[in-house]
Amino acid sequence: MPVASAKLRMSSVLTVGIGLALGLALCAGNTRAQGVADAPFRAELAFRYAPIHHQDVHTRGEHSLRGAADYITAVDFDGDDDASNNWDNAGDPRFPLAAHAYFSVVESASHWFITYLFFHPRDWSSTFFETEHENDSEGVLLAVARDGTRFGALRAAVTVVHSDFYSFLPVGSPWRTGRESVDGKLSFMPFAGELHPVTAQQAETHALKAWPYHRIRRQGVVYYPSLTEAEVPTSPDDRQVSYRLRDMLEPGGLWSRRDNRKLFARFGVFAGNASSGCGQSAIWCTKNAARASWGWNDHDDQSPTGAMASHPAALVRAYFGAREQVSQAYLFNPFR
Ligand SMILES: [Ca+2]
Ligand SMILES: [Ca+2]
Ligand SMILES: [Ca+2]
Ligand SMILES: [Ca+2]
Repeated sequence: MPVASAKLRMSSVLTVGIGLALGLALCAGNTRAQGVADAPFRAELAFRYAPIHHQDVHTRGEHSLRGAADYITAVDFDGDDDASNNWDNAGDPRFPLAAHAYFSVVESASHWFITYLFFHPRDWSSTFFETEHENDSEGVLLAVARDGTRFGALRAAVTVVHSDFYSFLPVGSPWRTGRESVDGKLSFMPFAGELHPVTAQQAETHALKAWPYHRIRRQGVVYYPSLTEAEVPTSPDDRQVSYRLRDMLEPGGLWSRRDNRKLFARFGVFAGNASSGCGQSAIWCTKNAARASWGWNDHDDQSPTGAMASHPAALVRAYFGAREQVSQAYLFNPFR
């Protein structure tokens, strides 16, 4: 009996030991489950850092749609995947411009790279000496250090101003100027219990920078993130509008439609033409001019087209001097 009881005790110790090991393994499993291959966590992370977004609005000009041409919306706001009727349909009261933004999250061993894409059906001009084009897509890349907390720590932002990128740092970031000079400070505002970065787009051509490097001058819309609500501004001066975050990488999402030639004339380039007067009150209308995030490019940096999506770790390593390791080993990156 004593032998048996000793065996029993032994097996209890073993059971506890195996239990502990299993528990640790499960904990490790949980840590992995919080990687961004997990779509619900991707959405949570994107919401956590989603910008409070200021959109300057111009109401004058033949192509302004009395301000609505500066509203952010979905790529398929008109209910189809044809991007070459978006200029035309933007003025159609059947298709209200409900606020959307697209996001993607890429994960390396050390960082998350979150991209937000803001889409407008028109890049337009109120003056003659400019070009116009159908569809417009500008955005921002955020680099977040995976520091062991649930949502990590935001280190830097790179924004898209047509074919130039601008870089911004939050106060206190251990990152510094690298090969590219830092263009300013990233500001934050409280929303939904957290501090969110604040970004801003110009009217008409929709260049995007950290606020207040662009800002609302007279009339404008202030957009706040939501995972469910896509509101239409009640006026060109509506300062409280919810935009709905859409995951580019979800099944049926924007990335999965990258080879749809109605939507994209070629890889990363939205299809657009000169129908319905695009360019008529300006110098001309540029065809196939807007790019999705996997087609964004700074024309005179040393990073290739699409690096924000396919190789964001390399892009931020080139742009910034980071006083921490920025791993280029991707654990989740469907753009590669
Ligand atoms: Ca369309
Ligand atoms: Ca068109
Ligand atoms: Ca633009
Ligand atoms: Ca480049």
